[in-house]
Amino acid sequence: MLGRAGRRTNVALMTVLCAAFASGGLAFGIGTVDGARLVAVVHGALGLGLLLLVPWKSAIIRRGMAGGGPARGRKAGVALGLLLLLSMATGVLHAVSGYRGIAGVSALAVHVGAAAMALPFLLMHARGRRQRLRRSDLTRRTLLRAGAFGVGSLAAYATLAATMSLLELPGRQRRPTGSYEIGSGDPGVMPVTQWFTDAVPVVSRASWQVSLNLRPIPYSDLAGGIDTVRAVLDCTGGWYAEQEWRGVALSRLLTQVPAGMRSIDVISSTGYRRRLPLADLDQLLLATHAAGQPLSDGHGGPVRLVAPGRRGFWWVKWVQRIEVTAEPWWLQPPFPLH
Ligand SMILES: Nc1nc2c(c(=O)[nH]1)N[C@H]1C(S)=C(S)[C@@H](COP(=O)(O)O)O[C@H]1N2
Ligand SMILES: [Mo]
Repeated sequence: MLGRAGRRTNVALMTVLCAAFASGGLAFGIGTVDGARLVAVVHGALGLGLLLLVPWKSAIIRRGMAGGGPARGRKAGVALGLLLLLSMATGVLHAVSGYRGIAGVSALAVHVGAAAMALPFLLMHARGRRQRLRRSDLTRRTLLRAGAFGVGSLAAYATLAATMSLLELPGRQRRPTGSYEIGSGDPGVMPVTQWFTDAVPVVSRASWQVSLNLRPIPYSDLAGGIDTVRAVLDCTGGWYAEQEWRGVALSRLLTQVPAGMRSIDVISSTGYRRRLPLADLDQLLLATHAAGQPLSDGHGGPVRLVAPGRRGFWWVKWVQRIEVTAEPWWLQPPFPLH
């Protein structure tokens, strides 16, 4: 039987894990700097807080292994533990040491991937180990403990931040979204990033056209555009770059939007697509150039979407079709699926 202290540790772990997953998902989607700062601190503190709970959990595991604990799902428990340790280690590595890709995979990508893989194991492991909350759990002591955990986690976060500035580690210079600056003003240095499985297509600038509500707009019209915007492309892979983007503001091309329309569906020649709220229209740019240079194939040439304030996965590359529709923008997976 699991003692009262053990049960409390498990409930605490589960609570913190769920909060870490939720805040991590939020951090992945948030583009605006103000929102991101709060979410990043909460997510970082929760992650370090999980590490603080490791000694207590180790004690439970040791007792469980020595007998008494449920044998069912033990393998899932081991897999869960390893994936979570990998996720926490790569999370700290990314937060401290800068954007580094090993064979095209960044520490942050491993952090997110390991966490996503841990989820099913968490469900498997928790099944049959349900920890019932009891009335006697809700004491002043529990509250004090939760408070102490919060303070401890934030202190760990602050200590890490102070250490980074003291040792001048790369982590002190992150954007509030957690990303590192690479290639601002110099698009050639910017990483070429695909969300998941997309590949850079072979295209011809000369014959390229964008179909806007079925109206074809030739590349030359867009490349002759004089609208510019300085905006930050901030990839969830952990890097960002600020460029001066040039092309044609989408609002110039969409002067009349029929009543009842609610979103703008932007579709790549590869099939990758994102649906943006119509309210974004005034911000959007169909860009053909960055820093005065035509966009390279990898960076979305001939034409890509520039969506200031949104994370990189909204900046659809190789834009081929745009449709204004009556569907709400949220009628799509929260993150692209390919
Ligand atoms: N068609 C298409 N557009 C895409 C993607 C993709 O996989 N396919 N990836 C997005 C993501 S996740 C980012 S961060 C940016 C990266 O732009 P870059 O390769 O020019 O740096 O493009 C976005 N646009
Ligand atoms: Mo990205």
